[in-house]
Amino acid sequence: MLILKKSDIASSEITPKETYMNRRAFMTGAAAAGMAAMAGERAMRLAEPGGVEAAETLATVKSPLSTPGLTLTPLEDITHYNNFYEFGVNKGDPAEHAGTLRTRPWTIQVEGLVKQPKTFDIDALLKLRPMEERVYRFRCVEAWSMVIPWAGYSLSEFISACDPLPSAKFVQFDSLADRKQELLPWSAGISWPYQEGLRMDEAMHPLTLLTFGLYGEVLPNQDGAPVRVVVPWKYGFKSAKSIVKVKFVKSQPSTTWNDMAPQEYGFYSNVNPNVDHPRWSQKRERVIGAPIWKQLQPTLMFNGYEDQVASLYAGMDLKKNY
Ligand SMILES: Nc1nc2c(c(=O)[nH]1)N[C@H]1C(S)=C(S)[C@@H](COP(=O)(O)O)O[C@H]1N2
Ligand SMILES: [Mo]
Repeated sequence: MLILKKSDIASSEITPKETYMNRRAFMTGAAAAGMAAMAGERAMRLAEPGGVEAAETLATVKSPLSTPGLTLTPLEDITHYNNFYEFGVNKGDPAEHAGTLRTRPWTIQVEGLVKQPKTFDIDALLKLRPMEERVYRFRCVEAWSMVIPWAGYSLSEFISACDPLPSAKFVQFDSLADRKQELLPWSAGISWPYQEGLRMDEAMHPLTLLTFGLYGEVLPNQDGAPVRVVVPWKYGFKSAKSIVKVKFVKSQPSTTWNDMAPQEYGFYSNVNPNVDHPRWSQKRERVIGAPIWKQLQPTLMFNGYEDQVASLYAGMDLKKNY
């Protein structure tokens, strides 16, 4: 997150549309040709070092909360241009190293201000609500962006199943912290476990997605398998990966980047082109995987979700609460 190198810029030979059409055809079982194409592609992906492992189809329904009219980022870029410091600090590291992450058995432990502490098994969570496909813009604080077809359901559905008490005002997420599966935290320079948090109304907003997959398959390890959060109007670091604990609390919880450099990474971290990062501008973003002449785009207020979420911050000074 702190460094951005030229060599990190990924390129792709697969167009997202071709890939996606093949996947769709496979899912509906409509086209044998599509199926063969996809099987071939899968084999290639498994064969390459750091390739996506154990891809498993997720049946989804299209969501009305999808952002229309966007060009999807190629799968290759989504899976090879990552931030997941537990697997290294360079953009290609998670694809190379996250193969050691074991996603079964997996549980999310729920604690804090709830009627009763609970543990949810990942396979039960996968079935808790119908899986939706949501295409969202995704904007990293480092001034690059992607468009990703996520699969999941609103985090609010999960939160309801947690039975939080009215005294719960914030929710905190812990990522897995296991030195047998991940690099040691000091090698990435972050605290351990990776923690993030949201105010309760942000967590309950229908756009906030509990995410299990992308491009119609379960999440690749490097993208936060088996379950992560996606908050499309906030900088990407608010979206904790590989979550093992959810805690409901009374006051603003500590979060990894805010703890490390509070003057650079605010708790709210809403995408805002009018508030520069102390070391770079947030006015524009580089669209990963786009043709070179379309790569530099203006950044949108709340990452384009202003109409849906601005009311959450009515009366707040967005320059102070960056
Ligand atoms: N556990 C954990 N979650 C994390 C991170 C991380 O390093 N560890 N990086 C964050 C950042 S900075 C971004 S931009 C997104 C990247 O998600 P992606 O690699 O799937 O695009 O994950 C976020 N969630
Ligand atoms: Mo990020």
